[in-house]
Amino acid sequence: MSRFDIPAEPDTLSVDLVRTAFIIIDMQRDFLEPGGFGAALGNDVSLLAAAIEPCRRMLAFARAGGMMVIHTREGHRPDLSDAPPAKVERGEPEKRIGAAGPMGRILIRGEAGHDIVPELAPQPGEPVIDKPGKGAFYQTELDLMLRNRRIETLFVAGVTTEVCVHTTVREANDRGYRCLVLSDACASYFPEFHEVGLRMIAAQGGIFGWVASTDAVLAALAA
Ligand code: C5J
Repeated sequence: MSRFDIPAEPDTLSVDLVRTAFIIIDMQRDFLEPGGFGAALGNDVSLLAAAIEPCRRMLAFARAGGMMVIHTREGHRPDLSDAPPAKVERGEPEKRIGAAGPMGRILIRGEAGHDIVPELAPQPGEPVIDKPGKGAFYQTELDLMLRNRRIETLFVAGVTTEVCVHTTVREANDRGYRCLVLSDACASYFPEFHEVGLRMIAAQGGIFGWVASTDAVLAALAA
């Protein structure tokens, strides 16, 4: 039996695990680790690190059950040919995309800071989507990969709640996927944005999707 009812906001979500993928958004060293780009900007990265353990628990369950697992990374080619000038030209010059950061060039593929944190390192066979934008569907093969596996529901985790998680959930919702956002497996440098971002997803009868804690999801799946 692969169908489960998950208690969530705004209401119970019925999921078929065979048609469900777990997508982990941008759990990259530069966003999460002390000494990375996020920390260099003055952010409290411990707020993001709190999402690692819930992600790890959901990931362990997904791997054990043979669920599709997808990782994403935000970043660009070293020559910045895939980075819109309007994105690159923001902020102080020494903290822009492509500038030298504490863990290599900021948001550049192949640099140490662009890697996924070791606790959540992809296993062989798990797709890693390198995305040039905030949303995981924009200019990537994600939609094609999900449709080929006949995926209908996405469990979504990662950082940051109001930026790349939200953009991806909105993109997925418009493409017809049901998104269940794992509240404690997402995080933001701004706790109020995290809270409001989650409320926005479940508001108005679940205008973008559903929200539940990792514990609630895992308990429902163990039932
Ligand atoms: C993500 C960002 N991953 N905040 N990026 O949310 O720029």
